Amino acid sequence: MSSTRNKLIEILALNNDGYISGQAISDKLQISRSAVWKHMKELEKDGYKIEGKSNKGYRIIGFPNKLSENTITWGLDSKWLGKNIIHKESTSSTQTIAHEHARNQAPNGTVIIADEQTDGRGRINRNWDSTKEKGIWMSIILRPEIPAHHAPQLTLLTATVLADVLSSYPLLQPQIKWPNDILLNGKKCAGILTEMQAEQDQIWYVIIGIGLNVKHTREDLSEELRHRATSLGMETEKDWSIQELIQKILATFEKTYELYLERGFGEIKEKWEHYGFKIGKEVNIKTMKEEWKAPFLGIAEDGAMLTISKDGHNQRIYSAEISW
Ligand code: BT5
Repeated sequence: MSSTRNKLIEILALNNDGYISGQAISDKLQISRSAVWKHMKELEKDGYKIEGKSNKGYRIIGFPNKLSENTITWGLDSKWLGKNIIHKESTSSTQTIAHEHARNQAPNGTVIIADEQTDGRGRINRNWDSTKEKGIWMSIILRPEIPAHHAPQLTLLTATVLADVLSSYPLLQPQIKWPNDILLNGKKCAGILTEMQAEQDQIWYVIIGIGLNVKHTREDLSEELRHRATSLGMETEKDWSIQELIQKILATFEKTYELYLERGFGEIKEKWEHYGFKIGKEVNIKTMKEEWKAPFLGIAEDGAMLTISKDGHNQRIYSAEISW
């Protein structure tokens, strides 16, 4: 898309609660009034809905359904998160792109979003299935001034943000499975991957990767995932707007993250335990060394899972697979 058109969308989007005159636009873009009109017609062909009123000017009243930097920014209720958005139709992994941008000084709050990932990844290099235009595949670059050993708290924070956003829809009752899965009716609909660059307990940057299945039907999920994964669409039979969900996630993330920086982890921990799956119940714990059944007692300030060891003592677990 030509940069004049991008600038035009930006001008219209920034004025989204009022009209802007053709003259003001032509002054800003330094093009003639008839050129402005031609660009408007082109935007309409792309699915933008623009209202033109004599004496008042133009205003944008609808964006195309396709994701783009503009459609995500338009109506986004945040101060700094997502003000810098990079959108790709297809990419290997938004995490990889985010690392490149973070190394090149991308500002705090930069967000990378893709319609499709060809090499999406989970923890320990597991695969993350990221079908085109079916879900939210995004990475957030943060530069928090917190000790590096607190970084796992950001995964738990992100899980509470996703759970808060999903539970704001009456049909959904999300639960969080330690440490990073969001479940609907016991099936995984979202995962979080936190990666960081740090030195001597000082963080350079953190990248929070969020994968959320939105529009998948059963057939869109691989055979392997069908019995343990789900999507918002499959749970509700509703047609979800990916753009609206992204905006809700970013706005809620910003508020929650600011409160966390100001007041610490206490409230996040409480909220996490409110959504926590199988808290107080017996689960199967499998670590690198052993496997046993024990009650899931809650989480610690550092994100560890609290439980009872095989020989009956209080134990903190940092890495394990939980099943039931
Ligand atoms: C996660 O890992 O759950 C973290 C997923 C993070 C994905 C985001 S998308 C944007 C950003 N860019 C990336 O490349 N990644 C991040 P983990 O807990 O290791 O879970 C991985 C396991 O979940 C896989 O081994 C599968 O069993 C399952 N899985 C894979 N794709 C899935 C999907 N779309 N929905 C539900 N489960 C899935």
